[in-house]
Amino acid sequence: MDLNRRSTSFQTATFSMGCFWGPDSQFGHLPGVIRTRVGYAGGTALDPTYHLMGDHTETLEIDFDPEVIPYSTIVTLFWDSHDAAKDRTYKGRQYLSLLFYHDAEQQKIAHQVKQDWENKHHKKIQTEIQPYTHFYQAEDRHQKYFLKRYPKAHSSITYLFPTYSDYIDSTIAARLNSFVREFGLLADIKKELEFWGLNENEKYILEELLDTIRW
Ligand code: MHO
Repeated sequence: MDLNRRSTSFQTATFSMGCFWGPDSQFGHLPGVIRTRVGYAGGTALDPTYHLMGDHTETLEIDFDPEVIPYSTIVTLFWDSHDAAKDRTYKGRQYLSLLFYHDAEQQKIAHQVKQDWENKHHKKIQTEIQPYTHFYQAEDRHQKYFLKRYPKAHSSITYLFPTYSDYIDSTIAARLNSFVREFGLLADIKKELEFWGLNENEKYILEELLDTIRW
């Protein structure tokens, strides 16, 4: 069973826009987003943790299929979803607006979208756009944080996966972590269930769960 839809042709987008719980659920439901993870990036401190973040910033990383969702759409949503024009240094670097490009193409797109966004909104974006160097995955308790607030859902999904990290890395966990925050449609998740190689019993468990998780 391939609940993760391990696709060979995916790209990675890495960006910071405040407390990482929020963006995890804002981006996790988007068609073409394959997996999400939260962590720390942008600083020089080695092996940061939530309580010893050093000069790092809370960051979201997503793997996406560029044929379904282009990088330009992700970057536009990034700037639409937080205030990148204001000063965000009230907690040092923890909640900065950062965008890490993974290659020259992403770099070009990021600068182009930034320009367009500034022209459209008549605001100056403060986001630091920089090359990706390293992403440190955050502690388990921060992964799929909002979904974990629903212990019943959380436990019935973990049970479908061989390991905890398979679960955290799965598309279904990303979708449900959004769904509990009212991002994404029930109908869309149900449609996707057909493509995840689930057996009838697993599909039934998930469908039952979806009907009870949000009302
Ligand atoms: N003010 C939030 C921040 C958490 S986020 C992972 C809280 O402590 O509830 O930075």
